[in-house]
Amino acid sequence: MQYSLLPQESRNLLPFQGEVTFHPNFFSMKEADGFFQVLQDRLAWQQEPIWMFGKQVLQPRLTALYGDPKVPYGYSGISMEASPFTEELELIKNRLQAFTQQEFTHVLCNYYRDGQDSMGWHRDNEPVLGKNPTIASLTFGATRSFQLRPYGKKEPKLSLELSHGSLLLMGGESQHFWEHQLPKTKKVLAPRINLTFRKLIG
Ligand SMILES: O=C(O)CCC(=O)C(=O)O
Repeated sequence: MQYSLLPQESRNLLPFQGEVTFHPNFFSMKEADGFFQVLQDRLAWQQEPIWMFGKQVLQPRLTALYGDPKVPYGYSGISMEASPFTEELELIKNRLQAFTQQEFTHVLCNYYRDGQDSMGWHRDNEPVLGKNPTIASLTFGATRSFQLRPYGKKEPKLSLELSHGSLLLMGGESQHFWEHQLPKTKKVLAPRINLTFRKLIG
């Protein structure tokens, strides 16, 4: 059964097999400014090594994981331990849950120091996310391009400008049939914080 992400008027941006909706002003500019500062200052940012083509390399960004510490989460050969939600993350989670009518247990936080930090093509399809996960992705700080393409194809099909205070929702079958990336760019010199809320099945 095709799951429908939102009952509201939001338009599905994917042409087939999955759902992606974009909500540019999910937070007001004032709220987004405040969250950027507090998240930058208070989250436990670290640069973790990952395995790529049999070699250990540092990820081109900083990360932190929050949520239920009893449920382990990992990707690309690393296992991350979650810290309990901070007050700000709990507040943001509650806003998202009220909007989407869905439950989230964890948030993977990404800090892109500038346009040289990035995330390569991938799907959020670890078994612990369940069959058709909803990923709620928030942006604070610099605007960055986010690309989607059908899994296994070479060319990006869709490119979105993820702006300060915006929410991107990916759901339905999107993590089976689509992959996404945040490419490097020389044009962006400022940092960006991305929070991706997920429900892990412990
Ligand atoms: O920073 C972004 O918008 C992308 C994050 C992402 O793809 C992920 O955490 O899986």
